[in-house]
Amino acid sequence: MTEVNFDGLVGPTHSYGGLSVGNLASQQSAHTVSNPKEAAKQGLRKMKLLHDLGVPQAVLPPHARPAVDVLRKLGFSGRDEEVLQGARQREPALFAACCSASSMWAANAATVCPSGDSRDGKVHFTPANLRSNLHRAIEAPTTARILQAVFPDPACFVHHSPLPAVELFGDEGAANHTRFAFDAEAPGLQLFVYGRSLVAPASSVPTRYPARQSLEASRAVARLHGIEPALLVFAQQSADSIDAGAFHNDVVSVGHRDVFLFHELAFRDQAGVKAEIDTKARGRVRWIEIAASDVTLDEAIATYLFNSQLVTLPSGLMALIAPRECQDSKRVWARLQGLLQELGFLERIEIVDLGQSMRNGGGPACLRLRVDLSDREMRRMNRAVMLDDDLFEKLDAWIDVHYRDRLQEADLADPLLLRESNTALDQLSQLMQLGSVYPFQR
Ligand code: SUG
Repeated sequence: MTEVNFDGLVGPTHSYGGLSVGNLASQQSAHTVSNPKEAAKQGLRKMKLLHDLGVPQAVLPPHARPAVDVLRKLGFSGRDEEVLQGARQREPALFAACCSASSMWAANAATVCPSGDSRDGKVHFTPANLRSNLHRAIEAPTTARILQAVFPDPACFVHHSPLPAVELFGDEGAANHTRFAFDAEAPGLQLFVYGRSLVAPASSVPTRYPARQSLEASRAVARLHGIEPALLVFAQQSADSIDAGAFHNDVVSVGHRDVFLFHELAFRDQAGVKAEIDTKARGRVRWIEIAASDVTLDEAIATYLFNSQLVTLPSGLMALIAPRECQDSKRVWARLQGLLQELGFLERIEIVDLGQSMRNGGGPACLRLRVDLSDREMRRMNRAVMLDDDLFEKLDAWIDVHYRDRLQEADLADPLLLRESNTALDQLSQLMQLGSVYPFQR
C-alpha cells in the first residue's frame, strides 16, 4: 500500500470572503486583496517538495468560481455578467459564497477508506456534504465528479453519495478522520472525530463557534465504508478547542501510520480516547502529546502546528511538513526542535510558505486528501493527475499564463475574470484528462 497525497490546486479566483465563522483566519482576512498566482504557486511548490522528498503526490483541480450555475439555481438570470452583477448588488452574501476559494482544501473533499479496511476489498469515497457553510456545501457535486474522474474503475473504487445535507449529518470529510496503520498489509484503525451528537451531553458542545462534524455523520460514513467495529474509534473533540478556533480536528491533531501528534486539550475525554485506541491498536500507537504549558491552544491555532503533514520518506523515517508560522513562533519552534531531538523516527522538519492559504485558515494538511492505494489500484486510477517533474512544469507555466497576481472583491463580478478562469480550467481538465467535470463544460 502506498499513501498518496492528493492536493487541491488553488484556483484563479482565490479570494478572502470572510465566510467561515469559527475560523479565525478567514474572519480576519475578510475582503483583503488576494494574490491567486502566489497562492497557486505556494501550493504547487509544496506538492513539488513532497515529490522531491520521494513521497507520492497527486493533484486535484480547483472548482469553477464564481459558481454561476449555483447563482442561476438561486434565481439570478440573464447573461453571465448579468447574473454576476445582479447577485453582487442584490445579495452580496450569496455572491460571496459563490466566489469562495474553498475547494482548495482537499482534506474536506471526502472521507476515504482503503481497500484493506473494507469488507468488500475496494477503496471507498464519500464526498463531504460540508453543510455547515453554503460556500462549502456547493462543493459536493463537483467534488463527486472529480473523484469519479480520478478513480473511475468500479472493480476497485466505490463512490458513495454525500450524506443528506441536514444538521444531523454535518460531514467535513477527512479533516476529522485519521487512519492508523501498523503493517502495510493489515487493516488499519480508523479514528473519526466529531464535535456534536444527538447523544452528546449539552455541556460537551461548543457555545461560541459551531461544531461542524456530527457523530451521526461519522458513523454513517464508517457504515458505508464497510469497516468492522473493531477497527473503529469515535471520539469527541473538546468544545474548548472548537471555541478557540479549531473548527476541524486537523487543527489540533495529526496522525500518520503509528504516530499521533496531538494537543493536550484536543479531545473531550483524552484519557478515554487514548485507552480505547490503545486497546484496539494493541498498544502500537506512538503518542506525542503537546502540553498546553509548551504550546497553548491559541498558539496551536495561530501557527497551525497540528496542521503539519507527517509523511514517510523512502528511508522509512518520517518528515514533518510544517507551515512557516511555526518557525515564526519562538515557543512552537522550540517545541518542534525538541521533537526533532527526542523522536528517533523523525528525520527532518520542512518549512513551507502557504501564507495565501493560511490567511483563509488552511495549512499544509488542509490542502491534502490522503488515499492509500495498492499497486493494482494505482494502475487503475487516472495517472494523469500524478505529479512528476513534467506535470509540475506544465502547471507552473499554466499558472503563469492564466492567473492574476491581485484580486479584490469587486473583480469577482468582472465577466472577463470569469472567462479567464473558465478558459484556464478547461485547459486544466484536458491536461489532467478529467473529461467534463465543470458545470460550464456540461
Ligand atoms: O472550511 N476556509 C476553510 C478552511 C478549511 C481548512 N481545512 C481543514 N482544516 N482541513 C473552512 O473554514 C474560508 C473561505 C473564505 O472566507 O473566503 C474557508 O472556507
